Amino acid sequence: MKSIDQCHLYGILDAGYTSPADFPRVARLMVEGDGIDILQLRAKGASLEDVKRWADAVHAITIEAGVPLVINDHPAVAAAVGAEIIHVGQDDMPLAEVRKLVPQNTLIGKSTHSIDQAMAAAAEGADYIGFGPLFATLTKPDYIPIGIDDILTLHQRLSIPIFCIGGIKKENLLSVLSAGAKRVVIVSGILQAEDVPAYVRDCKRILTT
Ligand code: TZP
Ligand code: MG
Repeated sequence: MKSIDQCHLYGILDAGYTSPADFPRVARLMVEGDGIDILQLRAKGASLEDVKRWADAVHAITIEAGVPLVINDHPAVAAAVGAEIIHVGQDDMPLAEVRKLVPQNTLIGKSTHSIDQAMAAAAEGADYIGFGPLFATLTKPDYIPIGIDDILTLHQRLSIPIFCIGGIKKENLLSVLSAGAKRVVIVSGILQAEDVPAYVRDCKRILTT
C-alpha cells in the first residue's frame, strides 16, 4: 500500500460524473498500470448505506492495486469499510471529533481554501490537505477560485502533503507545477477522458518528470 508521501496524483470517483454502478469499472481504469496513487469516493447526498456498499466494491480494487482509498465526508463509512483515509471539509466536524470515529491508523485529510485554513488544518492534525479550487470548476461551482499565487508560499510554510485541486487538467498541469505544486487532484479531467488510463498515464508523466 502506498504511503501518503508517495502519492502525487489523486483521483476522485465522483457520483456527479460517474454513475455509482460504474464505480468499480472506472476505478479499475484509474489504477491500471502506473495509475493514480490515491483514490477518493465522493457521493454528495447519497445515503450512508449506499456509500458503504460502493466503497466496499471499490476498496477491493484499490487494495489489490496498493492504492489508498479515501472516503469523503463520512467517518462512519470509512471505519466500517476499513478505508485508509477519511476526508472532510471546512463545514464538517473538527478533526479531533473525526479521530474518535475512525480506527487509530486512519489518516485524515481536509479541504482548505486559503493559506490560513491550510495552516489551521495542519495545526488541527490533518495528515494532508487539499488546497483550492485553484481555477473555476463545475465540480465545485459555488467556490471562488483562489489562483496559483499562494502555492509556493504554502509549500514553504507547511510540511504535510498538499494536494492542489480545482480546474486542473492535463493541459494546465505543467503551469500548476511551475507555480510550486507537487501533488494534484484531478476530478473531471480524468472522469471525462475518452481514454482514462492514457489520460492518467500522461498526467503521471508530467508530474514525475
Ligand atoms: N474541492 C475543491 S475543487 C474540487 C473539490 C472537490 C473539485 C475539483 O474538480 P475538478 O473537476 O478537477 O476541477
Ligand atoms: Mg464534507
